[in-house]
Amino acid sequence: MLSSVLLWFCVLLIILLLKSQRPKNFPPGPTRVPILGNILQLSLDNPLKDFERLRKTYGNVYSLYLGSKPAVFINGLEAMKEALVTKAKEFAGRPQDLFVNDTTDRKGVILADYGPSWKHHRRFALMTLRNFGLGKNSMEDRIHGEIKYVIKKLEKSIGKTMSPKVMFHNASSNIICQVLFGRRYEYDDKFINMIVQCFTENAKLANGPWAMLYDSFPMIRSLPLPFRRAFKNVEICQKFSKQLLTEHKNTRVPGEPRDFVDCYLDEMNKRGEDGFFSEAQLSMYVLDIHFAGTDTTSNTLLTGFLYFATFPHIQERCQQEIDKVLNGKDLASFDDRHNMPYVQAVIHEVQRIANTVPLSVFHTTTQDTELMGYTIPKGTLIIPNLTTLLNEEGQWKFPHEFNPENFLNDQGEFVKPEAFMPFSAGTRMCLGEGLARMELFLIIVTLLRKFKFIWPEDAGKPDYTPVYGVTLTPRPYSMKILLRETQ
Ligand code: HEM
Ligand SMILES: *[C@@H]1O[C@H](CO)[C@@H](O)[C@H](O)[C@H]1NC(C)=O
Ligand SMILES: *[C@@H]1O[C@H](CO)[C@@H](O)[C@H](O)[C@H]1NC(C)=O
Ligand SMILES: CC(=O)N[C@H]1CO[C@H](CO)[C@@H](O)[C@@H]1O
Repeated sequence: MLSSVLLWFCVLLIILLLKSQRPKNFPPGPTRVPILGNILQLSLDNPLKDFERLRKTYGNVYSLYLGSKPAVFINGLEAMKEALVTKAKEFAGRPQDLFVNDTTDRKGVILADYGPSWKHHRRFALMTLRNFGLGKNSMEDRIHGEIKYVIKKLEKSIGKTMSPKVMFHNASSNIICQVLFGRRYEYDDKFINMIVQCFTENAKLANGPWAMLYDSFPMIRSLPLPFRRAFKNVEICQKFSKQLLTEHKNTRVPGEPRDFVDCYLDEMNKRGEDGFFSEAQLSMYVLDIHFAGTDTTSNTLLTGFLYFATFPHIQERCQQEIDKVLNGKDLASFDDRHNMPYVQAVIHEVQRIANTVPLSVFHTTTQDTELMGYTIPKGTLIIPNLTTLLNEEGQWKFPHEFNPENFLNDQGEFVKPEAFMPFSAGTRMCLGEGLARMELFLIIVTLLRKFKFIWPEDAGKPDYTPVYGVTLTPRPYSMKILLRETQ
């Protein structure tokens, strides 16, 4: 008798343990297991299907336990706007206890937590990245300077097919280098290849199971496991950026900045010792910006040209508009976009379908707050699913197909629906948006004006499904390059 009561007691205890409670009024989600949370309920090779199922079951705001830490997933325009725009400040934090926290040394801006250092650095970048914020060479000139090399590369491929991946990657990287360091790097430069390799590897590590294990189990952090590689990579990058800073300090003329680094050094002099601006910050900051601006822009371009090559009538209609508006002008300028509603619509549609940063960068709450009626405590991990806006039914004329009409009204004018948030929104919104949009416009317009891009006959049906990662990448493809006659 006693033993059977004891047995029942034990069973009850186990059930209670298994049914670990979420905080009161927390967004709903599946029952979790102690320590592992909901990890075992996700299929590791294709969790995407699981997330869709969870959204159907629990709604646009639901929670999952990644290990012992809760994460709140935000889907759809309504919830996203409430979090990122209406309650921008409350949702403007960045997770500080993740793997990345340790690899970034808590410097820079992308992963810096909400606070004065982040605010000062963000404001500085927004000022400096304006068209003439970097001294006498305009941003447009820097971009056109790099486009020349892309044209040279394409001219060598006229009549042939080529894979544009590395070319766009190099170009995006070089434009950021022009902005940061006032110079570009030869396409096979060791320095830039090293940085790119380190960051790509770290992005992969940060996104993979090792980072999750690192976060969940403090006792394994000092073991020689694959995540140690990330720390090594950061060290390598830091060494290079410190070298560049030294070069700049030796050659600069205060008050006459050549680039972002010079501007920062000027700002440092102006501020004196206020504790926010320092060389250690700068050396991480430039790596941050290089990383944030390279893969994003190049993957968007890659997606664009995949669609230009496979939707020839859209490519031709762009070319007609470009020819008409530029009509004999030497170079396109960013202001020309106001006269090119169709090209604008196409570029935005490319960004919508490219869905380059599908889960934005993770946020955290900076204080106890509410979202869609649920209570979310301070410091909760927030995962904004931007994909759910970019293909949300009811927000787009054609949510599931590539169609520039999504950005055109009945009069053929360019319009931007509210759900267009590839750069996220609110306080943490991409601070390179202006630069990115200028790059996309000038590169696409200049290349479409000069060349014709063709899907090779022997390439089979195009596969538009992207490769998943921190940024989405189109599957490798080749396109045929022809010179246009009418210009
Ligand atoms: C098509 C290109 C780009 C896309 C789609 C993109 C998208 C994004 C997204 C979704 C975020 C996260 C925002 C959030 O946390 O809510 C972000 C942040 C950021 N982006 Fe971009 N980005 C692009 C290009 C660039 C470029 C060219 C730069 C370089 C200046 C840049 C610099 C940054 C920085 C520094 C942040 C962190 C901002 C912060 O934490 O305050 N991005 N970007
Ligand atoms: C984000 O939304 C897309 C589209 O609905 C879905 O396929 C994906 O699984 C979602 N990802 C996460 C992490 O919620
Ligand atoms: C992350 O950074 C914060 C300081 O900003 C620190 O308090 C925290 O301990 C760090 N987390 C880890 C896991 O190192
Ligand atoms: C930074 C970068 O992507 N560099 C590449 C530029 O192009 C050469 C080949 O032309 C590649 O080998 C580099 O990796």
